[in-house]
Amino acid sequence: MRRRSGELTGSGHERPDPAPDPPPAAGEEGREAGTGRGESDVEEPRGGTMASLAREWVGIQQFPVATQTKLLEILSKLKDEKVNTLTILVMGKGGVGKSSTVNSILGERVANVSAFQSESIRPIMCSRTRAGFTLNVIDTPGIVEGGYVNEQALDFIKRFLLDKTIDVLLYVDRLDSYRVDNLDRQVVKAITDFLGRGIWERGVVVLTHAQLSPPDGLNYDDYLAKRSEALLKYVRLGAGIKKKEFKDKAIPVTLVENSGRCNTNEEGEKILPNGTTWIPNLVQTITDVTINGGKSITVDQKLIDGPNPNNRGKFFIPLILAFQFFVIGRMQGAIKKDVESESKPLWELRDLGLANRKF
Ligand SMILES: Nc1nc2c(ncn2[C@@H]2O[C@H](COP(=O)(O)OP(=O)(O)OP(=O)(O)O)[C@@H](O)[C@H]2O)c(=O)[nH]1
Ligand SMILES: [Mg+2]
Repeated sequence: MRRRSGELTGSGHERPDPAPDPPPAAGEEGREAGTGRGESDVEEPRGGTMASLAREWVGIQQFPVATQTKLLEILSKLKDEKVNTLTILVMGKGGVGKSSTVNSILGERVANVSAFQSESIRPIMCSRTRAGFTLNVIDTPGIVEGGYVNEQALDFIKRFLLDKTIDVLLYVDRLDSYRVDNLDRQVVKAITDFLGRGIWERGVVVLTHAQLSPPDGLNYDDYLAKRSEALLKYVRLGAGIKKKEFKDKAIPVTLVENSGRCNTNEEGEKILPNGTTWIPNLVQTITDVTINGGKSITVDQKLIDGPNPNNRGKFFIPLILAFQFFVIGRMQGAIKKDVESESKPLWELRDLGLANRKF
């Protein structure tokens, strides 16, 4: 196993102790010892359909009553909007806390969490139902390792998503990473090249490791604002969205603390240093994006194949033909006329057979 590279170096932080995950859901113990992940109800690549694998969302009972009440309220609002199924795609760089976030949302250990670089590059989907509502969460492998976008991982993800409809994209990164660089841009570009710019109208930026003390005496909200601004700039650049358009359709940023050591309030709900109860807050943001965002994205073969290089520029062909016909045709006509009206020396007319025996 390789320890993840490039994390928190220079940030002044140590990688935290592996965060304890939520307890296993009923009936999941004993499967895949050591990984803490149930098998039978998790869709692996190209297996089964969403509906056939969905089972009762018992993990919700792991949350404190106050959180459960809020979550059920949010779900009923979705049902009022005639949304009965929600499919959430979780993507981002390696080791940022994607799988931990999936587990936190579901209140069950369904996805492998590892302090080390994952060996698996397979996405998984977990489906849960509650009061007629189906929640599908798709966990994907990190698409950046060792400084590059991992095309193979991306390929696995694409094939896994065939025929699935993505309602919300959670783009995960860490709150405690101070720097953004070209790699962030590349990851966003890779996602955009695949799913199209529209996916960002259904996007939420999720920042994990949110229980932190900001450096340099910054207060929490100022630090959060700075980190969000820096990351969102790279999201905009990577997605190729214009500044104004990006401002008008702001991508929400939400916070997550997956550690079992996350502080709690009097009601036992997990809270962040700024007082946010982050689980209901995340689910509320996901709901807002679902209701107010653009269209969901259905992944078909065309999206997977990407833009065909042979088709590139096809759009210009009629324009080029029209240009040839009108502009070049006219120019040729004018030149011909010019040539004809030009007074020519007799010897040239003789050569053209036009001299009428004048010599
Ligand atoms: N303290 C703290 N640790 C976290 C948090 N989220 C994840 N971790 C830890 O970070 C490490 C990586 O977490 P994962 O959930 O496996 O990250 P991932 O993005 O799924 O990783 P890959 O699938 O390999 O790309 C594990 O040791 C987690 O326990 C968090 O919010 N706070
Ligand atoms: Mg993972």
